[in-house]
Amino acid sequence: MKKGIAVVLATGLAFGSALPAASAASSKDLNPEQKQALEKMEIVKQNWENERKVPSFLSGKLSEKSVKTEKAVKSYLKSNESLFKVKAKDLKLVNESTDDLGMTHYEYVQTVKGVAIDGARFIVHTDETGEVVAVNGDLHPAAEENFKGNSEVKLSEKEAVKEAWSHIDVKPKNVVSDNPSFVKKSDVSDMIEKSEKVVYQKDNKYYMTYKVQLQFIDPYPANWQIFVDARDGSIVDSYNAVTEGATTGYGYGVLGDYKSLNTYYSNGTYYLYDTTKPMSGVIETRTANYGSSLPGNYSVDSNNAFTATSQGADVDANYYAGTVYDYYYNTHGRNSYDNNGATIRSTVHYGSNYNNAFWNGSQMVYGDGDGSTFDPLSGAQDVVAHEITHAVTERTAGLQYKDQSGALNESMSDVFGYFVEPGDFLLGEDVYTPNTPGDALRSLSNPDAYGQPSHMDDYYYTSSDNGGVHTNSGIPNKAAYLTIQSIGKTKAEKIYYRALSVYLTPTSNFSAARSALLQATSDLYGTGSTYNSVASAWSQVGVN
Ligand code: L5W
Ligand code: ZN
Repeated sequence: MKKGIAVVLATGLAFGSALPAASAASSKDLNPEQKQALEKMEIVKQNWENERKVPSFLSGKLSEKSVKTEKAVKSYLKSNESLFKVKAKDLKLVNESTDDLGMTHYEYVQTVKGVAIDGARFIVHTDETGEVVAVNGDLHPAAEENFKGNSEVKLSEKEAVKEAWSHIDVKPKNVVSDNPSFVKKSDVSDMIEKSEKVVYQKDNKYYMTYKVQLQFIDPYPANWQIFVDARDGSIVDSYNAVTEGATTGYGYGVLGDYKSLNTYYSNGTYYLYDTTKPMSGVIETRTANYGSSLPGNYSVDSNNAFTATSQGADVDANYYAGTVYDYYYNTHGRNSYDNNGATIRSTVHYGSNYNNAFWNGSQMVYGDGDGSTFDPLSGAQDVVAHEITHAVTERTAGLQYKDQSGALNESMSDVFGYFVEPGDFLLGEDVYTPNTPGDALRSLSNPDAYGQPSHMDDYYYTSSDNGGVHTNSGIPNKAAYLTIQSIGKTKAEKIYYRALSVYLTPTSNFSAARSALLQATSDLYGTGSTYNSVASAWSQVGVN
């Protein structure tokens, strides 16, 4: 131990403020705390000596003289060469900065034959008095002796970049380079390439290389780091720093329309998995592969182009669920169906020729239809809004799915289907009877045309369909249509959302719906003309 201290002193370093200022050559005058510090320091010291290792972080009183200029730091490094095991002349200053605490940080990179070793940063930190209080980073004492071959560089930078592209087998397209000397700059870039000469360490050997960075999104997200041997163009090492993350893909919907998609890339595969919404969950789509197990497998694609006809249902389920999420978030400040950012999951390709879609209490499920009654049901924005609204209703009013409360539940889904896709008052026209243009599943403006009553006089009493929930919804649907016609969509959607989320209860009937909507109207717009319009709409369908 005594010898150790002596060596430390000879280097001009004194470690640790716990040590006495005079750095006693004997440990017998030290208190227990000082002894412990000294022992720790000795272990570190022996590691340096025995393993030619340099500590990655040291702090304490590390200099005796004040070190206040770059020149002084250089001579400090020189006087401690035997300790750091790297020649001061091989350390090149790359940055110097002084922070708010008055500390100055001198950042060096270690070089071999004048070329920086990749990542070999070493930082000397001084306090405001110029005392070195910490050193840290990465030094390579054996770099010179383990340098592979001579420093002869046969390859040009341009040739190295070419080798890098051919190594990853990607055709460079529309490249912008950080080395404009040999690649033309263009305004739009699909790909970026950078290159610099660095010494690269691999398996304790050091190579003179060109570090080539190739960055692009297409044909897959990449930030390639490729180290090309400057002597012969062989690849010393390479890796892609992008392994997963959100991406933008595209695809065609059920009706063949182009859609840009928020997708996710992981391990060479793209997922219909949208992480871009301000929610804790995600919007994801899976496939039941024409069976009935839920939730099924993730809908994926190998190149982020969901363009196959069979992918149309998957594309629309994810895309339209995103639009419905946006509608509730932007118009009503509601974050997903639970207002707590829950994942919105859809499973498509459910069953065989299945002419239906549903919310099962946890997720949406869509059939592909039989091609005659229905096309794949996720292909209609209003159908997707209808289904997600069932989830919203479940988490708000909780309207029981039978008799009048069930018909109100159905009506809310149809009405919000209109609010999300307000082009017409029809429901499901985009996927219903593909061979019969112009028709639909239901109409808010003319329920009778689709076999639904639009007045209490025609209320349909039945024990099927949970008391005719898909039939009697025509009555509140018509009241909603009359309301929207007289006060406009903007007021109507506010009133309907407030009634659903504040006033309606699981057993509300049509009369209670009228009261809930009138109370919501009075809260938002008072008891003037808007109020009278809502009251009139319900009176017109026979609900007083
Ligand atoms: C569209 C076809 C029927 C609407 N669910 C419905 O309660 C429908 C599901 C998908 O009314
Ligand atoms: Zn429904």
